[in-house]
Amino acid sequence: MHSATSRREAMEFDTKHLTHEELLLLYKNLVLPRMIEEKMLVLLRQGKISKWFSGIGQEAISVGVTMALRKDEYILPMHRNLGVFTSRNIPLHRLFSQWQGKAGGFTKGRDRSFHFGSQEFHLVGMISHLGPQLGVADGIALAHKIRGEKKVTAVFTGEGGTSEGDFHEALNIASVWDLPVLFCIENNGYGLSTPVSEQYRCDHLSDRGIGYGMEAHRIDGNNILEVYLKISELTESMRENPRPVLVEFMTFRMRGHEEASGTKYVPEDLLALWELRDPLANYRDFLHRRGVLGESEDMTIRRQITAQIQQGLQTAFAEPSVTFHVERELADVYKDFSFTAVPPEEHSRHIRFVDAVSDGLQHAMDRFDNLIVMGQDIAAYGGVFKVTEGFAIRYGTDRIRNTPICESGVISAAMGLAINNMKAVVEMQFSDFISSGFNPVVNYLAKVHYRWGQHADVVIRMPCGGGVGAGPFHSQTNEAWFTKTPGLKVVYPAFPYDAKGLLVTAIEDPNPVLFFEHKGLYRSVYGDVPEGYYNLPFGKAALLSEGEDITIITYGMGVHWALDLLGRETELSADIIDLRTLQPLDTETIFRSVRKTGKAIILQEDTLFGGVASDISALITEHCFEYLDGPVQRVGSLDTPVPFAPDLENGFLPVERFKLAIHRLLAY
Ligand SMILES: Cc1ncc(C[n+]2csc(CCOP(=O)(O)OP(=O)(O)O)c2C)c(N)n1
Repeated sequence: MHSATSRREAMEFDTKHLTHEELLLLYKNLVLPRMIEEKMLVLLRQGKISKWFSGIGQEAISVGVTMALRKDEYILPMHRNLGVFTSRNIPLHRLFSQWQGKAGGFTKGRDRSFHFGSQEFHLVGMISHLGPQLGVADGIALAHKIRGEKKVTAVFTGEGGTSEGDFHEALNIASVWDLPVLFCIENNGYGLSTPVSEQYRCDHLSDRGIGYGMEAHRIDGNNILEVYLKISELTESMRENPRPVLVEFMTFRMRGHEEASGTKYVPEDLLALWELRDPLANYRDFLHRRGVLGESEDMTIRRQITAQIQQGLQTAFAEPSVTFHVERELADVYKDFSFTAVPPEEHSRHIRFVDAVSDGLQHAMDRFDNLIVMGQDIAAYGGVFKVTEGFAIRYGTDRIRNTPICESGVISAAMGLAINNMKAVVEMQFSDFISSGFNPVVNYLAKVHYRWGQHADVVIRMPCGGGVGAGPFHSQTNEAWFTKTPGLKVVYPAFPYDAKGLLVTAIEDPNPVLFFEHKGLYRSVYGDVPEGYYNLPFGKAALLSEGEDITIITYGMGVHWALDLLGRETELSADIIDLRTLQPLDTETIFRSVRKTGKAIILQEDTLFGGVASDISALITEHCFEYLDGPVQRVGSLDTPVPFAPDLENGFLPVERFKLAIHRLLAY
């Protein structure tokens, strides 16, 4: 134990205008997470909770920041921020149930530790990947800003997390858009076992503020008064003058990354030095010296907290463990959405596919005034395919928003918009570039409803497809990257009428939708498209032609290849099924047709292995085996990247192989 005197030398406190009561409240909020943690460490050793990420020694940051924010301002904490949750007064039994994977927690036992959010408490917990939190905070702040609400959003990261691209993207977006986000870096010396010297090379992480054109500060994260007063001052000013601010809090991680990993790699003298700077012990000594907190009052506070913890634990322990019910698990993957048909008007225009997409988007913009469209070059320039031409003038650049080149940050921001009651459409300039935003799509948007009941009302528009001589990075049709991931819906229209109606539905639907638009169809395919607002249901394939001998199942450009072949070879008698949506998939229409014809061929533009056709083939085999008169055929592009030169690309695409395969199957 170090003496009170050596602590006093280590830390100075300046109370400024704070009252007795305020000083005491800060103290109580600082003791609570410490005492919970001490109890949790015991329970961990007894095997009663799973992994534990200790925030001991860092509590002043969580508590000071949370107390500086208003209750209805969002905070996005990380794994060491217990003090954020406790300072928002979450009932302790709910936290304990959460850590034990019980239903009284926040995730119905589906996610662990601090991986949860709660709209009630305006908290948005992390995903394991750390970085996406930062972009989500941008989206939440953007929603406040667009609605003219004077609110700050605070988001946390460790210094290790600042090395992720997401950190850069989120700060850059916040800066360019003047978003009132408080970026809190907890610099605790180590990212797992990696010391700061191996994590970054600038003197201070706060120096990075200069690079983002952002106000930045570096403060003592172990001094609760410094944290609380500085953040109160900053947030007050950010509410009036919306802008991002970066704060680097200097602190130290006193225990292992998580309990099992220990601290062997941390020099002992460093730990001893920081032990002297313990935020709680120093503040308590200060309050004692000041006469704000007496021994007996301190004892009373601690006794009350002990009782509170005991009570919470009793409730949580008494709760039964969650049990598996297949229907319940499946039911929570998507937010309920009951499609209400809005029939099309009678009057139509003969327009191109691209115009239909644009028209659908425009009608959705008119109907939903909380809809924001984001993408590269989509405002004055109208997007590279001109889908949003004229939109910026009509709806303003708040709602038709050019973004920097940062897919991950923008998709995360779209998630944040959804959390804060908005709808978002994100245009990928080319669907290929979604790979730079893959993480938030498959890990955040797709999983968030199942995890803690938050929906992700986001549509990602995906101009895709080959046959346009654009080579490996502007030609892919990458729907199978997403049909594999539970929680996403995947739409792939082949005609202007469907493109408009399905895009409208995608925007109505509160779930994340990947909306594929084949570039080759944009200006080559025309159709009669009703004027006005109408929608079309997901999960309903279209039977485009009816025949007796074979079922052709396809979507997107494949539909046009199939129709071409049937147009040229009129003796072919086939059902052509245009799937229209891949998730949900209309298996009923597929099975009905295959049971009639006895032969099935699935045509996809995507490379063959691991594509949608493979699963449809398996489903047909499982459900229609007795009806089949031949092996189910899959036809797709060659399993290579998409080549550039015309002859190579023609050979890559499946058109010729489709013709051969269909005749082979008919002759079987
Ligand atoms: C994308 C990703 N890579 C690696 C990890 C594994 N991991 C989890 S936490 C962590 C260290 C984080 O360090 P820091 O951001 O400094 O936070 P601290 O744990 O020190 O509070 C690592 C490497 C991860 N969760 N996500």
